[in-house]
Amino acid sequence: MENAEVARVLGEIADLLELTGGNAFKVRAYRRAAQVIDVHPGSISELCREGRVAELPGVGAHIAAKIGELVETGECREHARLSALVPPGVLDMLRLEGIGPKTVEAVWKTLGITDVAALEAACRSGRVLDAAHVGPTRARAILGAIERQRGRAGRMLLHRALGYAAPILERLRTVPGVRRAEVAGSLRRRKETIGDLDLLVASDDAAPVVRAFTGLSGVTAVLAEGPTKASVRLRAGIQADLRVLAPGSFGAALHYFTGSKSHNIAIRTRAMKRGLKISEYGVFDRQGRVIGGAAEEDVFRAVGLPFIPPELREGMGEIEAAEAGRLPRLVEESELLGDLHVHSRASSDSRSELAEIAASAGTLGRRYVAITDHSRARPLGLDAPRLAEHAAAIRALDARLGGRPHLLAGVEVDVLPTGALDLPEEALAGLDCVVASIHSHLADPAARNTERIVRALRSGVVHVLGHPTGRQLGTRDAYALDLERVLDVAREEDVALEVNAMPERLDLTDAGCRAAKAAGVPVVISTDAHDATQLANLRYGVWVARRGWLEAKDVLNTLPLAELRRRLRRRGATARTAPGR
Ligand code: DGT
Ligand code: CA
Ligand code: CA
Ligand code: ZN
Repeated sequence: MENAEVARVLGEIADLLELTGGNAFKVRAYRRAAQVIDVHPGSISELCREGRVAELPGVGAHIAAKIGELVETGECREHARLSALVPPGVLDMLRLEGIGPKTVEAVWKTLGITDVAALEAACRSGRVLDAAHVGPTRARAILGAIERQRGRAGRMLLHRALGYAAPILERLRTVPGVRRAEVAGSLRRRKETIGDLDLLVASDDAAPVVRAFTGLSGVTAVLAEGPTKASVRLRAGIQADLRVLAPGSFGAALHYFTGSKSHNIAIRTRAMKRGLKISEYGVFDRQGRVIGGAAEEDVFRAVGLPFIPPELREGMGEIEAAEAGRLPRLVEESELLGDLHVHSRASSDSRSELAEIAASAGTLGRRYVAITDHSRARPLGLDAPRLAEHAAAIRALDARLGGRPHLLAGVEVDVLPTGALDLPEEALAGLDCVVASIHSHLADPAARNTERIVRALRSGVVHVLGHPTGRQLGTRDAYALDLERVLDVAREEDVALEVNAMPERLDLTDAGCRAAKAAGVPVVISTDAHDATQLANLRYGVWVARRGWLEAKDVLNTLPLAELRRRLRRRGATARTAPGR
């Protein structure tokens, strides 16, 4: 069973418990376990089989047993029992942004509203005002949340889509006659959200491939089926499209079905101008003879262009850049030497020991890791004396590790609503890496948010602005912000912007990366790991940076440690020499 599936069931148990007046501690425990499992880089099913699932943070013996039951039987009795108590549409209401169980319970139990459509109608007619806790402001907020959810509906986060695609590809590769099986579409372009899965297989014998595909255990409905293609609906609610091609057409098909549509149109127009035709079956000359198609390079060669990486194929200037020989040499995961935003058990929401983080980072080949735990404004965050103690512990371990890997003493300091930092500047000035982030009052207007961040950047002690726009994919939009102004100040103050690699953040966005590069502001790609295993999530951030046209030279944590330190130290120097400090 896929991680996303396990996480979904645990998350629903939390929702159901909450709606049926279950113990708040239990609700939180299920929700936290769901979050941890959702972003866990390895297979939960496997961890379960090895009897190690309780090693995950937030997974105690009780929840571990539920996961075991799920993985073994595909079902969970506790989930079924609770589901019988609540109409399914009521859970959808609970998932609306900013609407809690109290409100949902009130509209459900006093007005008999059991789905989002009825809730919307009741908000429009004003009937919803008859429920407890609901006034006109709340009613307007509910309508806004329904609209935003509608805008996001039907798309799945990249990491989940990859989690569903991987076992399907693995299965298809075992079908006799199959030479290759790959993802195409937005999944191959590594877009942050995915509408449906597009899968391509190279084989001379399509029938058994189609049969294996429609017969997959996760398939709940076969939507279409032909001799060389099929579309199915998966248990996860997402659609998957399969095409089987002769090996001689595979490259052309891979190009065609990778898209994007606007990239394809531009390529085909270019081909037509050269008297060629490009389709999913191959490249054809004026006489209709095949002149290529086995390899994707054939397509680009036919139109006189170098290979364009899938992440750039959005019709956003990549063809012009290729033509001019100015395609970026996109940053690769192997070029990232370290991670500059990692939590240890000094943050209440992590329980990894420093030694564990170091070991895990070493295994992943990282040369340095900055430990950046939360400051006071976060639950149980560090105050100045505890931060100093923690930094000393980090440095002591660093000395023992002898560079395998190097540990940097840092902090993730909260930017308060006023723009002041949550710790005194003296407490921050000596640290190797200060990440400043906003975690509260996200609904403020743009001018206010912008000035709040600008003030933090002007402090002279910040190295990195953490998850700069605050969005959480699928649940929370970015806060209003004048990014251009933030970038201008970041350049003046020599502050880097973070691409947060947590799968539901991916913030900065791809477009933000391009804007940063244009403004001459460096980027760092960090995991924000809340558990040592999450250090492996760096790849998601790398994909965002690649979609944002970034090269190694645009990303600070591709620098060797000595050079990185020199870059970061400049910051501290400014702080010490700035007037009035
Ligand atoms: P998604 O699924 O919404 O995340 O986005 P895509 O890009 O995966 O779109 P999808 O699944 O509709 O189609 C996959 C690729 O197939 C798309 O990127 C380009 C190609 N394609 C599909 N339909 C058309 C079409 O009507 N014209 C052209 N030129 N290409 C198409
Ligand atoms: Ca697709
Ligand atoms: Ca599709
Ligand atoms: Zn963090």
